[in-house]
Amino acid sequence: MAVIHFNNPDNYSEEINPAMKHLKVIKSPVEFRLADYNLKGNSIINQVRRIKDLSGIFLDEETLKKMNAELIVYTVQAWMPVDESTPGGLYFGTSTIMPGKVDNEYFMTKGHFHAKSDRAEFYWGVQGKGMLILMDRERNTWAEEVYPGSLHYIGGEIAHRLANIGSENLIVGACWPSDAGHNYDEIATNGFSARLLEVDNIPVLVENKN
Ligand code: M6P
Ligand code: ZN
Repeated sequence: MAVIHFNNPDNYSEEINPAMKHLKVIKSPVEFRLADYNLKGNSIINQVRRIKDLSGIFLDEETLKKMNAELIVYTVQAWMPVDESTPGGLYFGTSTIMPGKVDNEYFMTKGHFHAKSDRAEFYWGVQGKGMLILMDRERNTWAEEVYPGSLHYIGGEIAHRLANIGSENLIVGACWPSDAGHNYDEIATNGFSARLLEVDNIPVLVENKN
């Protein structure tokens, strides 16, 4: 019989035979702490994206090269309770995008289609002010306003990227299928068809001529 690995948010860990859980009341191994919006638990994956990791993403490469290469642009936390490519499983994550700009382009995530391209995803705003930039396969690009409580259904075949348009950290929750995967190549090669730029102090989607 399979043995599951059980870790609670206080780093307590033990192995429980599923049959032994009968009538037990236990803690989930992971907690989304509302005090600081941190994912706490043994199996959390932490990712950091710095200026040096984001070449080719922003319009103004020259300005990017002059910036502090170590500066953090965004971080991702994820709970992936099943192996990648498991059909029917779900992943939970948060993205935290710092306030800032490269010239007049807001700090943003790399953005991606899903590798299994028909897989959908939910995003929801937790803290701060942002934009969810979306692009379909015909390269139509639009954006949804992100704010605490905003809810975003990202259908399959839609590329998605988050930009922080405010002055505090933008925190966004995400839930996606475990077999979705990430396809970054298409965005790395062709980008989105529009960029979110600050024009006269407001965020505007501007056709991407590159
Ligand atoms: C969300 C989810 C993750 C994604 C992350 C950062 O948390 O969509 O799957 O990895 O945002 O976005 P990106 O991978 O485009 O940098
Ligand atoms: Zn996704």
